[in-house]
Amino acid sequence: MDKLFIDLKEAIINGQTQTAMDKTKLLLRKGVGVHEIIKKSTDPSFKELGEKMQKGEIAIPDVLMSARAMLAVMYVLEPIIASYKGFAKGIIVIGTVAGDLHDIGKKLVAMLLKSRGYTVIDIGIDVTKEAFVEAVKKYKPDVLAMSSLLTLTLVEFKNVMEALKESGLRSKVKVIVGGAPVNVKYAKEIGADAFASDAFEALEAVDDLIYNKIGKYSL
Ligand code: B1M
Repeated sequence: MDKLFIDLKEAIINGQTQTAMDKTKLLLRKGVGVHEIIKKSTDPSFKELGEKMQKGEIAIPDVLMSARAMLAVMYVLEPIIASYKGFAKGIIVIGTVAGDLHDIGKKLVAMLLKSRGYTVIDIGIDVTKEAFVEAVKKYKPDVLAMSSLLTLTLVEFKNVMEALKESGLRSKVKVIVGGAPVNVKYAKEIGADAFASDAFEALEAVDDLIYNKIGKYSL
């Protein structure tokens, strides 16, 4: 049985979608529970991927393949997870700020969050402060996640934070920001709740925000 857990972990890391789905189905058929699969295979696979990514040992296309394999595993587990009470993870609205058309990093963050069981509403790129506020009103997310890759558009984070305050929504939603030019200092300055420098940190930070933990990414 232990080998099966390792096989599934490896299949996710190597981006082998079909193998990952087959191994997951096999584990379920053997009576293994979803939590055990997550604990012994999917979580360790992402932890390992994150370490490889940070050390520059893995390229972005490979990470996207792994994320796809993970999504496929979640697709197999989804109906079972849905029937669990207390397993609902939370709603995330994510978008790239106004003036910025970069979407690869944001998509990666969204994909990893989805693969971890979050409901992610991706409202796209070049999102105005008004559109962010509308999305918070409409979807009532637990977390609003904003990405900016351009130094020039960093100011948009601040604009959205102010718009949230003006519309009385700031206390109703946690905010996480990220993207290459963003840093902890700036995130603190604009009053965000968390900052993450990569997609894997974003996963941990969102977990912290949703479960009200003061994790290392909370500001
Ligand atoms: Co542009 N671009 N680009 N670009 N581009 C950068 C960002 C740049 C650093 C290149 C450079 O000059 N060295 C530079 C920005 C400089 C700056 O302001 N600091 C730049 C520029 C200047 C521009 C244009 C202005 C160029 C021009 O037209 N003269 C223009 C702007 C257009 C616009 O947005 N209005 C432009 C356009 C483009 C393309 C359209 C050609 C293309 C984007 C395609 C697309 O996204 N569909 C593009 C690309 C590809 C890049 C680079 C080369 C790669 C970005 C990328 O996708 N990285 C980039 C240089 C670079 O970063 N090496 C560059 C891979 C991705 C997985 O990483 O997006 O960083 P990243 O996301 C990471 C983290 O940042 C973090 O997690 C992700 C995964 O780990 N993260 C979050 C991101 N969002 C997060 C949110 C979180 C948490 C973490 O919580 C909410």
